[in-house]
Amino acid sequence: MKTAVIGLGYVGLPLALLLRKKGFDVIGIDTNLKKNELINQGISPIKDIKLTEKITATDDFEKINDADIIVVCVPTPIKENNKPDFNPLISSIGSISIHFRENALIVIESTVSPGACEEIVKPILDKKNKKYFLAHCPERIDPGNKKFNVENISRVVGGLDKESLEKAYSFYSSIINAEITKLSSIKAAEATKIMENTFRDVNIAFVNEMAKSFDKLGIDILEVIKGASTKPFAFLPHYPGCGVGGHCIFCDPYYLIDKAESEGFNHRFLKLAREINNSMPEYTVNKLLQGLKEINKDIKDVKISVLGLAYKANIDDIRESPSLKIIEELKKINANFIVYDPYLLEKSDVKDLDEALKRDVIIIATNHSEFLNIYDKIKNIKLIIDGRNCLDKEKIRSMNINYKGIGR
Ligand code: SAJ
Repeated sequence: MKTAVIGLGYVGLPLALLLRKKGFDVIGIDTNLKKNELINQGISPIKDIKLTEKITATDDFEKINDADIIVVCVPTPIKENNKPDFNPLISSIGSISIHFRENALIVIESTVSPGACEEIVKPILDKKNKKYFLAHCPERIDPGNKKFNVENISRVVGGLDKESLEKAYSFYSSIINAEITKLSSIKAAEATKIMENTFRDVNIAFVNEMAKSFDKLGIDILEVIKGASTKPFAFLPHYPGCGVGGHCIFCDPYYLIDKAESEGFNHRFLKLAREINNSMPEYTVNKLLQGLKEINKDIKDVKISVLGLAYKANIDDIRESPSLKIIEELKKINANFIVYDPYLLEKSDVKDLDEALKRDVIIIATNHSEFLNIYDKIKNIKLIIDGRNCLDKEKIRSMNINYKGIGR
């Protein structure tokens, strides 16, 4: 079978590699020429994805004209006003519609709002009066996850019609060693992914609000989450922090909020959860100001180091990272700070952790493994703001360093 993967990022590149590994003929399509050049040279454009197979990457959509299966893995971000940005999807479907082969199966993996495949994708494809099959199989990649990868993560699939569903089901069953669940409609598949990620966003917002409350009550939220986790059922731990970044959890809820609004329903709870999570970077900087007051220092008296730019541990992805919002807040109060991230040295002000720790105050914004054992390098530090609650509070306090976590 000949396949084409549209969009060679965190989702599309692992899928293209898997298809090659399974013996499919694969053409990778991406509009980013630099990325294509790297891939064609056998160099991975994404640090935590190894190029295990030879992939051909091009920006020429004509190359999909003999593909039996076309999988769309383009970004579905949000705009400044938190509205869905369907442009990458619309432009890729527009190009596909010109070149796709009669009877091709087109699968959308990008996260979209319920109804988008029928209301946005289908009309574009219909314009060309060529027969096609359309399905939605939402991606479930967890960047940086060493245990779960594209080959072993179970999936759901929905089809525009029975035949589309069956074709997509047998395709994914042939490449993935995990359960593939057929849903009754393409809309159910779209809604499944949105529910998964919205579930995560509201649960993170829940613990973030609890952290703010426990800060007032003098309770260590990590200990309480650990305590609650001893309940063998009906509790699923999430962890407070300096914010929610990334290209999934941060924006997927807005796709549902927007769609529901257009149908007359107001998602008050989902909006509140987004508000709470979006408030955490500022909350973290407020903890800094509280900590400075406790050590009788003013913001202008101290040199600060922000450790971590990536939106989550041990990857180099900076999209919607809370670190960026912390940096904005620090600029607003004219703080004297530098940033350091071992996965993003090109965006760092210093080249290694030792340099980054020659400061008075550190703010942990990302819990990269490299930051977890800094105890023998912090004796001159006066204040630590642990935005990911990843350090040993008691150990730091025993070194006469003021420690403030999020909810501890
Ligand atoms: N975060 C918290 N507290 C938590 C968990 C995460 O503050 O308890 C923050 C992280 O620091 C990060 C953001 O939320 O800034 C998102 O973290 P994430 O672990 O959800 O990572 P993502 O955005 O890469 O989410 C992906 C998603 N995968 C897909 O959308 C296919 C998500 O569905 C997964 O649940 C998630 O990975 C995962 O479980 O790691």
